[in-house]
Amino acid sequence: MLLAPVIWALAIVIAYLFAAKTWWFPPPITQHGHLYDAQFMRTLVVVGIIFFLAQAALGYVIVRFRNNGGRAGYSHGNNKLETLWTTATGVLFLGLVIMGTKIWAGVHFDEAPPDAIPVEVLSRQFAWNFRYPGPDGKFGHTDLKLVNDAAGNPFGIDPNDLAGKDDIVSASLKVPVDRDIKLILHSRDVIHSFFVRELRLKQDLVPGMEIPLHFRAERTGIFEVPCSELCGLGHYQMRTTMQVMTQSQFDHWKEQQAQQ
Ligand SMILES: [Cu+2]
Repeated sequence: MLLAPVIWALAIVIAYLFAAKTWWFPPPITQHGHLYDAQFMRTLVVVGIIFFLAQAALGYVIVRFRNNGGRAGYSHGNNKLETLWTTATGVLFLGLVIMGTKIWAGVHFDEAPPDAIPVEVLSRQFAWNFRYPGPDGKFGHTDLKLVNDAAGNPFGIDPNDLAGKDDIVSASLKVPVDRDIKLILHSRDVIHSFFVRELRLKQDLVPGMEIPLHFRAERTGIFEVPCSELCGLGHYQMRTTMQVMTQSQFDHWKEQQAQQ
């Protein structure tokens, strides 16, 4: 008999923690983030109601069919009811997936606008590097044989290619606010994962692949970029920051970098 109130109490506490947003994400900083959160809330409300009803019913069944000394009876179940709730679950899940597909595809399938600022992202055990084309707007040629972390050339930029002379390499991501950013994700060794909570984006970086990812931040600030794929012993320290700055701060930063 005690089990039923324990289950009800647990269900109420869990529902409260979600409803009161006790442990919640940091607020989103992109349009995509707002859409994502809205879809997340829709899903949470739907499954939350079902969870709550199911736990209430579970407690009721425990009380109703407890051992009170009688003989146990055999029940074959109810095929009609089972068909009904399986179909309802299927429709619900498919509906949520169809509603969310557009939001997901808006980032992963749709191309970045043509005026988006390109940034090459290189992940390696266990660090991040970011490369910007200099004033010429072109990335220089790279060669694996020229990769030299100790000499500050993690990308292997070819010194003989003029287009690469003004490329900017940074250990943290800097982007201007209210501008489309197109990341081009590379990995040099194993699978890593680019993740910024406030962007509501997570994308694996796969060796041998170039994976584009675009976003547009609408608020300045400094946000953590942890690697979110267990990528080896030093995984825990593979983190950097993304700084969203005003356009003039960004231009100033690029100028400073170009002089070095
Ligand atoms: Cu990693």
